[in-house]
Amino acid sequence: MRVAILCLLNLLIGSDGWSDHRKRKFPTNFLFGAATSAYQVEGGWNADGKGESIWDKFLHDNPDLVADGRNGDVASDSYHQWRRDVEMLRELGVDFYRFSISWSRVLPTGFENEINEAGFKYYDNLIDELLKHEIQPMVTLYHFELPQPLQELGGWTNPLSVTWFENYAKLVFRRYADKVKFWITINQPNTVCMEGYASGIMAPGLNSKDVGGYECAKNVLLAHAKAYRAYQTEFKKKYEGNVGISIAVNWFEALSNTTENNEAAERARAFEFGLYLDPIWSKKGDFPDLVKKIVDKKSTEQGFKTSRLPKLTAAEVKLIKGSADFLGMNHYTTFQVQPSQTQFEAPSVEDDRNTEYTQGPAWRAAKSPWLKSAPYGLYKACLHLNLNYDYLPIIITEHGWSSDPGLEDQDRVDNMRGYLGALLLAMEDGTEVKGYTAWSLMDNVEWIAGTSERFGLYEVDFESEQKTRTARLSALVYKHIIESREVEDAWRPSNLKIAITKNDKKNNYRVEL
Ligand code: GBH
Repeated sequence: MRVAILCLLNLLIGSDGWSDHRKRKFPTNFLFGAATSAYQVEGGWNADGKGESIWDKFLHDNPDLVADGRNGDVASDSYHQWRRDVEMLRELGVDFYRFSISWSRVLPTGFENEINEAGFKYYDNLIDELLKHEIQPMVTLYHFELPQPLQELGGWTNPLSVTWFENYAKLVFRRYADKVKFWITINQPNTVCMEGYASGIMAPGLNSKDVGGYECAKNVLLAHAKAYRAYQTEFKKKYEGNVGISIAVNWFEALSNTTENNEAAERARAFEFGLYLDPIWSKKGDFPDLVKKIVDKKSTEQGFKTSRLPKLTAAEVKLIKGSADFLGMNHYTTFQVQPSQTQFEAPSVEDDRNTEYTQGPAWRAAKSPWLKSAPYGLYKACLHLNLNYDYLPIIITEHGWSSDPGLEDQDRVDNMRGYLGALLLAMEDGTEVKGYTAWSLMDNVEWIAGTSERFGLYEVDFESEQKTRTARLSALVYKHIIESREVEDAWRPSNLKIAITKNDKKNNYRVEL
């Protein structure tokens, strides 16, 4: 009730209709970080015994897919430039660095019978360098890169993938449990499955719009849950780390207040993120009833003997339910939803979901075609999570903005300020948000967009030998926000020089989730 009244107040007050522009501060134990992922920054795609991943194969086989031709073979060369990466994190003054481990770098075949020590050495060095400077490693075990040999066995549509991932996760836990306190099992199962196995715009580029995406969703969730349980059993007591999962939770709302549009928005939320959130955080577990109802019914009509949405057994529901210490929320933008205006091919996920997305014509546009700035969407998404799920501690594990190259990135600054302001309101209104992660620490390979969309707080000169990194305006602004713990719209540094400043307010990182 108290929450509801506060929400109403926040929505009513203020000249722009939703914010009152009062000064709010991030609490002292709120964590700030920056993120990257292995394929996008490391390079060294076949260095020192690394195996081939689905992204290596996807972009080697389809060079024309990459907007500017720059794939992840060299990327930002973090495989060699990691000392500079840590230096940048120190310049920013962040509490943690979210990066991912490339499965193929440490287990070239995907299986644990062959361990690539040289690959592990890279992560040893990076983690030790971070800890030396009191920056917590937040490790993602899977950020879109399955070892190619496992793909040849069906990848995430093979139920054995659950065990493959569990074994890999245990191996990495064992190696780093004493040093890493924040773990993310899987980055964005929604993207992994719906863009990798259904729409096929991401690796492995399958086009299984009817069945593959859903089978993948089930296996990825089970894999996540098995890894979580393994950590609970073998490591939690001794090392007290936290294990979560990152899910893309953009905001989806009705284009206008009609029954059709409201129902379409509900379908969008259920298919886009409910499918992955509900099994872990809803009261009864399992996939959302709405998705089950739609896909089961259509499957029958389409002549399938069993639903295209796989069933979870009672034991599987129990395994997945509650299998996370926190939600890693990746939030970028908002979509306005109406029922689809055209007929999709069927059977397909799109036809099941039956939605069409647009974005506000007045919203500022980033370089990526799907990305527009609508800070209130983060506020609404947070409130939605808060009202619809039981206690759900959140860490924003990605939020960012794409632009052209250039150091004066006022758009990125405005976008970050807008969203951090919205986040402060959501927290005031009862959402448990423990941290925020800027995507990305530096420019990198934006999957099939190559380096044509720049997400970095630091610009990377991809033409230079060292992949020289230079702080953008947004890096200085972020540093100032971390120091002051508030969002000041008018603040501007006198120049674009950034340096490491001694920091005496260091968190002790024992965040209670
Ligand atoms: C995140 O995905 C990823 O985790 C990260 O690796 C990535 O660099 C970052 O976002 C920025 O994109 O071309 O219109 O069909 C966010 C989800 C999935 C959104 C791919 C854009 C392509 C949409 N993204 N999707 S479109």
